[in-house]
Amino acid sequence: MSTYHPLTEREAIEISLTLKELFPEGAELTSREIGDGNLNLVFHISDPASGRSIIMKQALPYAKVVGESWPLTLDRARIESEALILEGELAPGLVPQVYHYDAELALTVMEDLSNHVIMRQGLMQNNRYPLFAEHISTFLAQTLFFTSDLGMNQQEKKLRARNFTNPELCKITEDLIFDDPYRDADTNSFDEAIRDEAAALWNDGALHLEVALLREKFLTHAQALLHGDLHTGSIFITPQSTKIIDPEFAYYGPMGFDIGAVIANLLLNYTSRDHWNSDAASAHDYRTYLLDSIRELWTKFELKFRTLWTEHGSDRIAKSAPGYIDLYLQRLLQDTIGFAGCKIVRRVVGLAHVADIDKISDSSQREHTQRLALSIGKSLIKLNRRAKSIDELISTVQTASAV
Ligand code: SR1
Ligand code: MG
Repeated sequence: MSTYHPLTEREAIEISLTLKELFPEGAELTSREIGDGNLNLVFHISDPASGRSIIMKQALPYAKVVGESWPLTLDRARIESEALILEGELAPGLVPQVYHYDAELALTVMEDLSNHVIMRQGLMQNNRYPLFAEHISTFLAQTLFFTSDLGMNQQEKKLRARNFTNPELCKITEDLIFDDPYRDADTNSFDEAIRDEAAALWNDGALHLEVALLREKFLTHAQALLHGDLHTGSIFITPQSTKIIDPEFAYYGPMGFDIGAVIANLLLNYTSRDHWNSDAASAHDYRTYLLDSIRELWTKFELKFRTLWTEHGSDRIAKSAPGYIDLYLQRLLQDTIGFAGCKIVRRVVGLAHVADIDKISDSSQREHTQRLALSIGKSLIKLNRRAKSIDELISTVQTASAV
């Protein structure tokens, strides 16, 4: 067994050759480090002769996006591999297959999805994904329902929550999403042109109240096993297939945090359409496509969740109490809208932005996009506890865009 150290491309090949049945005997493998995320090394290992390939992901003991000054637990590799295996059981075909996990080296070997694209890039290239809402609503309904007190044994759930206790990764979220954007924090990062917007965030007491309530939910509401970082960079996609990757932030938290993350990232792309589309009419069309996808995502999620509740609900009184399911879903929608707003705000003024907006080269167009994103984010945060339907989210976005 090797002691932990960051692997070289050569070592990644040597480890791959020891893993039985992944490659033919004596294969001449190639290896490339392709990690472009914030935290990990990712090796693409392939055998040109057989056409087989795998991904080897290794956690670094610090946050790559900041450097060695920000230490980070290697246990997140265990959490990620165990979450992927569980998600694969609950939502077959919607996550990569895990071939191997090495605790000492903090690495997971998994299916290569190079025939897919990262959804964020796909959206920036104006692609459309007609099955996305169907797939992601299945993933969300299955993983959230069957890891919650509604859909599994409630004593086993407590033990599972213990296994997925993820304090260091949760702290990243607690700071970067639910605190730093609302004060003049060192970690914040924003264009000088929108300093007035940042200062407005720091001084908006009504907004702070909503963020504090959402933060409280993130800290205390162990509702279901979340993916924990479900942005469009954590989704590999083609028009036919969707694969959710990277659940290293997995922990027991409020369901709306995952649903809100997906919606937020579709909306971040929505704000940037004037840059990615070639003319105003196609930008408008694409924005409509994104809003339709959000409505379809929630509608399908709700339908699937209700069906699971009726057919597989394990909590007697939850199943029989009149009106409980409706109230549950209404509160879940409200959480979803609030968390979506928080996720948007952090990607504009906090640490770690999104390429959809940051890659806009024209500074005045980028500034306009950032202001729009903040307006939508703040409006959703302020809407959250009052919302009764997904249409209110859509109309809030449209109203913010019309100004
Ligand atoms: C220090 S990590 C910054 C961000 O990258 C991850 O994808 C999470 O979203 C985290 O907040
Ligand atoms: Mg990630």
